[in-house]
Amino acid sequence: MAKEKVIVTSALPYANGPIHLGHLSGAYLPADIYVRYKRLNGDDVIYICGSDEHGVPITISADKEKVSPQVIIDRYHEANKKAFERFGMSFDNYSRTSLLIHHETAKEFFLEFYNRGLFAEKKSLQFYDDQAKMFLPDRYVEGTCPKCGNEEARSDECEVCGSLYDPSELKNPKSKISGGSPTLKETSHYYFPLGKYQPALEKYVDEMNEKYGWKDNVIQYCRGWFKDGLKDRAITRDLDWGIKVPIDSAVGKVIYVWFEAVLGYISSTKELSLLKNDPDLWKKYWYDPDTKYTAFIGKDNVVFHTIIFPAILMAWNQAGKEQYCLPQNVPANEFLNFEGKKFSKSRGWGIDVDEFLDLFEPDLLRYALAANLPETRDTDFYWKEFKLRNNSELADILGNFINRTFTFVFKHFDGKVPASGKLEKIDEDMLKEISEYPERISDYFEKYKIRDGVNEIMNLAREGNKYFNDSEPWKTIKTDKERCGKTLNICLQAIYTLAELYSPVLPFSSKKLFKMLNTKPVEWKECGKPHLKESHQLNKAEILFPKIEDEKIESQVNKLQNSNFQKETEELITYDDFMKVNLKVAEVIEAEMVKKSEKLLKLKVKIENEERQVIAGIAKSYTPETIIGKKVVIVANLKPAKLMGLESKGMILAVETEDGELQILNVSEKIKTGTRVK
Ligand code: B3M
Ligand code: ZN
Repeated sequence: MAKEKVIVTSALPYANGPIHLGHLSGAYLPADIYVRYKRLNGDDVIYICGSDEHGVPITISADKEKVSPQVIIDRYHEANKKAFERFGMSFDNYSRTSLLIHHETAKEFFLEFYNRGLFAEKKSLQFYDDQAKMFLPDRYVEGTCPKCGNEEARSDECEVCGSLYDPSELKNPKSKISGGSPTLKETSHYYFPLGKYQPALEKYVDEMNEKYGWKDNVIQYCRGWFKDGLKDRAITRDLDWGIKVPIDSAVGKVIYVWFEAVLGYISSTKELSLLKNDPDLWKKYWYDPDTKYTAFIGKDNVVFHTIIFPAILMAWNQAGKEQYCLPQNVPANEFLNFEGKKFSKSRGWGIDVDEFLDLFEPDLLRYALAANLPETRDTDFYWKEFKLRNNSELADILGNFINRTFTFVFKHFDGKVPASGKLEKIDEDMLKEISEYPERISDYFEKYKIRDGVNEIMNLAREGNKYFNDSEPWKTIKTDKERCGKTLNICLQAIYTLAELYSPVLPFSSKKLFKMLNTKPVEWKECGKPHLKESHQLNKAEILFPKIEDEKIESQVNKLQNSNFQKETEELITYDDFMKVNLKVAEVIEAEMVKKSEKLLKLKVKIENEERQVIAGIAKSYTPETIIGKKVVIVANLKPAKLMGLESKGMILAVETEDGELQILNVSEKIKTGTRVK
C-alpha cells in the first residue's frame, strides 16, 4: 500500500487532575498502539496531544484548592506529561492550550468567522453573583428542581428527573462561589450557526462512514443529534479564565472552551513545527484535505469531534483559502470502569498512572488494558484479571516460548542461530503461519480493532509453543541435532516476528527482546519473513515477564475493600426485590460435556413435572457422572440465554472457592424439586 500521510490526535485531557487508567484505555493507549504500528508500517505519521487548560473544570479545581487556575494547570500539565512518558506514550508533541501560539490560533479562527459575519449575537438571561461580581456558569449554580424538588439541581437541568428548564424556573438558586442567591441578569453571546451546517455535516458523516467504516456507537450518536436537529451554539462565555474574545466590545468574555480546545490539535502541531525548526511543517499535514486524520477520544467527546470541530473546519474551508483536512475517523471508546464501578477521583476509587507504575512495569499495564479495551462496550479493570493476564499470558505463553527457545539455543548451540536445514511439512506450515501474521494484525489495526489485534498476536506465541512441543527438540537434540537446530531456527524467527508485532503494544519489552535477538525491527509487512541468519550471535536472555505474586495483588484488593466508598455503595435491596428472583430446587437428570468447550456442561434438570436444559460452566469441577442425580438450586426465572449456540434456561447456584473450584450449593435429597428457596 502507498505510504499515507497521517495525523493522529488523542483528546487533550484537562490539566485539573492526574491521568488514570480509564483515560488511558479511552483515548491514549489505542492511539499509541495505532501510531507505533503506522510508523513501523512506514507511514508518515504525526501524533499530537497536549493539555486542555481552560474551561470550568479547571476553575472548579482551582476554587476547591483555593489557588489560582494557573497553579492547577502548571501542576497537572507537568505531572500528566511525565506520567504519559512513563507509560510509553509516543506523542510527537505534547503541548498546552495556555501557550500564546494556541491563543493566537483560536483568535484567528474566531476573527475570521466574526469578520465574515458568521456569528449571530443573541441576548439571554444568566445567573449573576453580586458578591463575587461575576456571571455564573451552569455548574456554579445549584438550586431546587422545579419539577421534582431535587435540591441539588443545576441551573438549567436536573440530573435526577432529567428535565430541562429555563434558569428562571430554578427555585432557591445558590451560587457555589459565594453561597449567596444569584440574580438573573441579561448578557449577550456569539453563536456559531451549527444548524446551517447540518446538511453538510450529515453528508460528511455518511461519506466518512461509508469509506472508512465508523464505529456503530459513533454513528448512532451522530444520527441522534441530526434527528433532533443541530442548534446554534453559544461560543463565548462570561468568565475570566480562558482565551479573551478578541473584540473590544466583548468585555469579560472568553471563547467557549470547546471551540478553542479542538483547535489545540492544530496549534500543538504548529508548536511541533517550531521545535523542529521547520515552521511550515504543520501545513504539510493540516492543509492537505487528503491527510488521513484520526481523532481518538472517549465516548463523552463524540459531538465535539464529529460535529463541532468538522463544522469549524468546514467554515474555514468555505473561504476558499487553505483547505484543512477533517477527521476521517473518530474511533471513540466506551468507558473503562474500575473493579465494577466508575473511576472517581473525589471518592478515591481507581488508580492513577503514576501510582500504578510505582508498582508494576508499564508494559504489563499496557498489555492488560490493550487486551480489554472498551471498544464496543464498557469494560472493567480488575486486579485479579490483571494478574491473570500477566501470569498466564505474558509469562506462561509468550515469556515461556521465548525462554525455552533461548535456553535451548544457548545450551546446545552456543547462543548462535542454528541452520534452518531441510524443512519438513510441520516446519513449512509454521513458517507460513508466521508469515501471515503481520498482514492479519495490520488488518485489525487499520480498522481500529486494536483489542482484537492485540489478542491475536498472542496466538502466534501459542502456535510457537505448540510447534516447539510437537517438534520435541529435547528428543531430537539426542538423535538428530540438525533437525533440532532447524526447530530452534524457526522458533527464533517466530520470536523475531513477535518482537516486532508486539512493539506497538509492549514497546519496552520489545526493545529488550530485539536486544536479546541482537537485531532491529524491519518494515512491518516484512517482519513475518525469516530474518535471522545462520550463526547470528544472540545475546543472553533475560526474564521479560516475571510472575506477579498473589500478595502484591491482594494488598491492592484489600485496600479497596476497606475503602469507605466500597462500603457506601453496597446497595441494599428490599425483600420484594429479593423475591423477584425465583430460586427453586431442581434435580439434575442428564449431563454431558458441551463439544469444543472445556468449561461447559449441558444439563437436563427436573423441576416438578417440568424438564429444562441448562448450560452450566462447571465442567472443570464436575464430570457428567458426578453431577447426575444431584439436587441443586436454580434461578428459575432467568431470561433464557444461548451459550455456544445452546439454549440455557436458568442458572445453577454455586460458590467459587479460593483455588477457583466451583462448588454447587447442596440441597438435601429429601427436598422435593420445585420447592422455592427463600
Ligand atoms: N478536555 C475533555 C476531557 O478531558 C476535554 C477534551 C478536549 S479534546 C479537544 O474529557
Ligand atoms: Zn428534577
